[in-house]
Amino acid sequence: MGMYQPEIETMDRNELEKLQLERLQKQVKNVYENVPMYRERMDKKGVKPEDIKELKDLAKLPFTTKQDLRDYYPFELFAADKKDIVRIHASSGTTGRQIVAGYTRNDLDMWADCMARQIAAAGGDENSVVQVSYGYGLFTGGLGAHGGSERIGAMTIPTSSGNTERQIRLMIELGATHLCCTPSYAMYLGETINEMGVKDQLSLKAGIFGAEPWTEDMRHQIEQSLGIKAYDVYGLTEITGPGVSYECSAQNGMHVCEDMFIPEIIDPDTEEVLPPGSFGELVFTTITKEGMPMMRYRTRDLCVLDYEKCECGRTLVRMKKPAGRTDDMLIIRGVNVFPSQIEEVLLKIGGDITPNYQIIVGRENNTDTLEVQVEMSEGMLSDDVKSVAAIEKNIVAKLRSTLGLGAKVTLVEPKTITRSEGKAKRVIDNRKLH
Ligand code: ADP
Ligand code: K
Ligand code: ZN
Repeated sequence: MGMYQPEIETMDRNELEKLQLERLQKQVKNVYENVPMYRERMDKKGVKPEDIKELKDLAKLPFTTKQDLRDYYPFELFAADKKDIVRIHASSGTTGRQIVAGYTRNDLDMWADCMARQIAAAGGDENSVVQVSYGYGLFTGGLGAHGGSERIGAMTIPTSSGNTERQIRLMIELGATHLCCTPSYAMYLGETINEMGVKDQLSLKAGIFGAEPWTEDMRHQIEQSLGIKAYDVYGLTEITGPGVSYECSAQNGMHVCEDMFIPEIIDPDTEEVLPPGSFGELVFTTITKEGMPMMRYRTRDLCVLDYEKCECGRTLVRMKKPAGRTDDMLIIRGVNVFPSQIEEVLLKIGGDITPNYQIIVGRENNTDTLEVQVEMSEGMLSDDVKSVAAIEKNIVAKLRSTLGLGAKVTLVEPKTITRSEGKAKRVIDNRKLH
């Protein structure tokens, strides 16, 4: 598959590290001079910009957390002059109060390169028709994918999310070859397309899906229902937006745009840097960003970095699909549960049930309760009490063996769980109300 910037994407590792160090040194000097929070923290640690002599000196620098972005909201972490900021985005606020990020023109350019790399890796070029069904607005998804698509010269259709039937008509009439949206919206689109019976009228070849966790099983379902190859894309507002890392045709981890972002894996408790191949919290340092550079930003995403050579020829390190976020994790009766584990169980069962589900956590008599509501498939008859009970029992057993926890499972009628046009909201935690 095509590469948008092969000179960078296949750069020799030594050369890449030289480039990273140069950019890092420049960036550290920049934040030391222009962002009071970083200057204070570096002074406190007794680190001067000149102390960054090699890449591993990165570990001497202070961390940044989401809380810092809240505390210094809105502009105090910006390193550039306000007159040079040309765009603002805000995080969708999956967890807690919203934060903002500011971009200079150069930042937007670099970001477009990131997404252009992704679209090229998914076979896109100037002949492609790219439908962007991520939400446009403060959320980085829509405008992020849009920038990359225009950068590569594709015919870009900014449908944004929602209005699903019109979305599908446009997809057919304009001959969209590539679809960009959240994986949960891709599932919904696939479901609707098959209901409308128009799958054979699609020109879609590939989809680029991200902004939320999704499983391998979900990938297979999307690939089947839309008849495409599905690529995973990762990013976050604090670092830039979608395209921080991107998947190639090997579909085996996402290549980090290391010429712009240096990744590290740390132990989230001790904050120590872990050796290559370790599982831990992903941390990014931006080395080209001007608007809001981030030193060692703690993503709270848990994953592994893979430095093995990729079959696609790219030399950029790959991050494995995040296994969850430290702050996504539910603790139920003392057991750590990630919603993705429950999703995986449901997808594996398939058949009479759909992957549309909701997790409801509560507390009764000082004990946590876990209920999973799962939608039945269209063909499944809800008055067939015997089989409903048998399916519920099967799910309970599989959840118990995966999570080590008892759960109440309720099958609900088709189409009763609200579909998501953006990021899916899977968890209702009623314990927080008490
Ligand atoms: P918020 O934290 O408010 O949702 P963002 O919209 O910037 O902020 O979302 C960034 C987060 O979304 C990442 O830190 C990660 O947890 C999640 N995410 C983004 N892309 C992916 C992906 N491809 N796979 C799994 N998680 C992802
Ligand atoms: K999120
Ligand atoms: Zn690759």
